Amino acid sequence: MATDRAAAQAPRSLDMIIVGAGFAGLYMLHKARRMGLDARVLEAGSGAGGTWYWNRYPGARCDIESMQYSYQFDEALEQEWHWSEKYAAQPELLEYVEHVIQRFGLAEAIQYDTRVEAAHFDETANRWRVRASTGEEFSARYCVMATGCLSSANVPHFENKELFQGPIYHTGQWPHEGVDFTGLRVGVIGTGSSAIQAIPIIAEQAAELTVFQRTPAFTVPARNRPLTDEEEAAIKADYPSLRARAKQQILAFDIQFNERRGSEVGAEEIRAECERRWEMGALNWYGAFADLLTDPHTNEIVSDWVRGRIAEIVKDPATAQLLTPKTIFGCKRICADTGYYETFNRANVTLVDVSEKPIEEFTARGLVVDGREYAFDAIVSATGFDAMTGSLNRIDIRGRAGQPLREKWAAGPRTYLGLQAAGFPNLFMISGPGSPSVLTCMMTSIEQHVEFIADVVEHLGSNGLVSIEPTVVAEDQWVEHVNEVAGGTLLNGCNSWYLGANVPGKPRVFMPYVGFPAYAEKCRQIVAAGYEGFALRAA
Ligand code: NA7
Repeated sequence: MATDRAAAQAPRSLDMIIVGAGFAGLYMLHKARRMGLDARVLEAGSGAGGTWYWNRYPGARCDIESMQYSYQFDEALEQEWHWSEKYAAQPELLEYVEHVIQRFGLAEAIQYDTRVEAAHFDETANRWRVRASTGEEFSARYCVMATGCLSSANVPHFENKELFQGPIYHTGQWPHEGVDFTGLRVGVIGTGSSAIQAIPIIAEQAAELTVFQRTPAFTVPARNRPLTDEEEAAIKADYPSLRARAKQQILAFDIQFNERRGSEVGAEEIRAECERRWEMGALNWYGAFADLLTDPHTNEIVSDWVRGRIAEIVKDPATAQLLTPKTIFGCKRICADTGYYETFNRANVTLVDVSEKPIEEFTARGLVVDGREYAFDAIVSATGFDAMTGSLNRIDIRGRAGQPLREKWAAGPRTYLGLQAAGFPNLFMISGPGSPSVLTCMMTSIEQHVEFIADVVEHLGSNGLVSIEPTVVAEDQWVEHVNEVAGGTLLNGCNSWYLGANVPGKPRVFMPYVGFPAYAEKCRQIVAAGYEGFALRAA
């Protein structure tokens, strides 16, 4: 198949190339085709679903309610789809992806097993020339990077990794056939969201589970359960209201947001609210107080309350102490779990601190920490992602005068609205750095970006224009603004992947934009002002 494709010499000419068949790429494809564009999705995987295609580790599940973590662009789709649980598990999310592809007849325009390796702007032709791993070449007026924010695995360097005789699995590149850990000695590296979801399930299967923790994360009960028919019917009876409420929230999903500030109420009342949030579960915690992520005092009381729950649940005081985060609650994304802390009460589970004495090396039998060898049959690397920029930087993207995007972003990503970069005309990013993306319900942010891009294309077409790109001034101001907004919060106060701090050598820059409503309003104003900050060119 690949050879046949490669045999075709001339680049295939399209109106729009979309890179990635996750939720962003699929909606972009649907929208482009509705507009009559000849569009094609190029996808590295052998199937669609992006994040949900790759992250198949045990327990992989969305941390935003399914009824909200779903497309809203088509009312019939919204009404006909049935989510079985409050928080959808990975297999159900993939079923939804397949349903969407079928329903909107997208399959014929998606090309799998096709990794985009390079995208170069041809200034003379005003077109993007794209080269894929299959050897094929494509050319298109528009190139849309729907490459995902968490799709480039962070694989840390460990000495002698190749010596280990057993398998090493990364949570973000999980084998499709699944892994049975029954009776095995398993090591898990990392204690972020992915590990926190996987550990309770692996612990039930494995003979012994050893968890290597560098930094403890704050995690709260997810309180997942089946959705009742009544709940589903109530939402579906008035879906637009839920969607509208969600868009008014900073995180673009509807939670019970407490308008009160912790600084206005006493410590006792803060703790009482914590009790309520603990029962509500999951990311409802972000709504606990209006100043949770801006006032250190409020945050400290909340953090302490959650620390107290860890001490209550985990029986061994030394393990409880190790599992207790010293950082700001919510500075890293809050994790949602099912029985995570309880898992450390099991006799077959051990926690090893690698914060001060990191993993020294791998051996044929396992790995070494503090001079001691731990032997395993399998190792799970739950070490996260080169977030937001990783999936873009691994493609050789070159704009005007052959400027590489990687070079432009050497000191951190620079975009206007997280949608475009100066010097890269007609190249769009969906949920790029500088947009709310990972700080929101991704589905809502994706739809807002796809619709923005579709409007741009429409605008160019109906005004005899051929290209759009931000001005350097607008881009500079936007980068500054993104930092300013983040600077007004506590989000800069820890080594999170929002800052790129999880990847050695990555520039420390706060990447997402804080606040969906303000962002969406800014986009509306920019369009109303005739695409202010963008340079639009006629033929
Ligand atoms: P995360 O949240 O980035 O977690 C990765 C974990 O791996 C985290 O505990 C890291 O410790 C740890 N890590 C990374 N490198 C090492 C090395 N070299 N040694 C030991 N431990 C290491 O990724 P996830 O996949 O769990 O979650 C990503 C997002 O997906 C999540 O926020 C949700 O939005 C969904 P660290 O904290 O850096 O010290």
